[in-house]
Amino acid sequence: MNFNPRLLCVANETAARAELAKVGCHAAGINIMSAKAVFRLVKLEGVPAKAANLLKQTFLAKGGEAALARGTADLSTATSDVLLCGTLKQYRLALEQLKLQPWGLPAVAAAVEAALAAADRFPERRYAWPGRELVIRPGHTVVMGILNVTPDSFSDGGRFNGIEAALRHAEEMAAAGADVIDIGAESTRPYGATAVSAAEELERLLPVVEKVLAAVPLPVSVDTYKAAVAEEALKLGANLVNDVWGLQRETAMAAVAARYGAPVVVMHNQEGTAYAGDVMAAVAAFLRRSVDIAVAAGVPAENVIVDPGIGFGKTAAHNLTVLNRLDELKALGCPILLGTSRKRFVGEALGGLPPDDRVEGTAATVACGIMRGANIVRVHDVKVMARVARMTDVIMQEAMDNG
Ligand code: HH2
Repeated sequence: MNFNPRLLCVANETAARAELAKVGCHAAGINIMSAKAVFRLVKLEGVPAKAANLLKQTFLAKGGEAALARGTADLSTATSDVLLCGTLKQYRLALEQLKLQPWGLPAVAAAVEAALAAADRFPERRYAWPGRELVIRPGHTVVMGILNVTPDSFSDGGRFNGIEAALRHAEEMAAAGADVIDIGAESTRPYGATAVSAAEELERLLPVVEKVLAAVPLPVSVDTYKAAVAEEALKLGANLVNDVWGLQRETAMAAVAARYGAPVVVMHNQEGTAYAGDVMAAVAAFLRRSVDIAVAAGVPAENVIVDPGIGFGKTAAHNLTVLNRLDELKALGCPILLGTSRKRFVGEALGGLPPDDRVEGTAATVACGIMRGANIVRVHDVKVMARVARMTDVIMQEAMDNG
């Protein structure tokens, strides 16, 4: 008899309950044990040393752990990053106690509690407009079809330049399974794109937005970081804003989204690819700032969708890290959009393939991205990627149904 040992991965307490039930535990036992069967690591940054020390004491007392920087115990460092380690049960006990402690610990406890809850909750959303809706729900990853009306777009090279051709392409994407059409009139690619004025962008964008809205019953998002462009497009009936500078390039953008009640995609971006520390820490901090900017301007937090900005201010290695660690962004509590389609890092990973030859590589990133928490995938090849998304959704649904 070898006892057939296996290491189980339980994503959350629901999955843990299912495994406990399979062992034959009593219902009361399942209630007691489920929170002990799920382990979480929470990373905090810049916690004042005194608070960090109390955090460690409290977690140790509950059987968990809090790793601190050297020099925190003797207060020779002012702040420390903290790695909290524990089961959900240990978190609950420790957080309850931390809420009664001094030195800002109740705020730390609230932040940890919010992050844990957000990471476990599916960000369900229903955005509705007359005749159109965008629903983010478990079991159906949203497919955003890309419609570039730029002469210099890297991947479709201006092929859909003409208004009629753009409309046809939008209709094809709708028929192929797109849930939303993202229309962009300025190439935002980091290498060699030419910036255009708001007037020029509007001249290209508005006729296409108008035609697509009239002919395709899907929501339309506009890919622009210019507030004036977003405003004109929303006035014309566009439904969402997709800002590749996360509301941090033009300060008027958040107010425009608020005024039109438009959901907004906030994407991480930066000039250059240098990061002082961890790329995911920078991405998450930037996106938190974007959410705060949105909310301060009157955009409800439920109307914000976050995007790590694959290929923007990132090396190929950064893109792979972001893809692998996408689920860290769940702690922000917003739906996650992922845009990997035909991007350079895909071509590089496959030995230097050109954009048109990156479909299979993109498919791998879409499947991995969905497994790691992407709720929306922004893609060029809608027919293929909608199938990849549906298949991945079915796999994930099985896990949800059967624990
Ligand atoms: N990527 C591109 C453009 N817009 N928006 C979001 N939210 N996320 C992305 O990853 C993203 C984006 C770049 O890709 P593409 O539209 O194909 O190229 P171009 O900017 O050259 O038109």
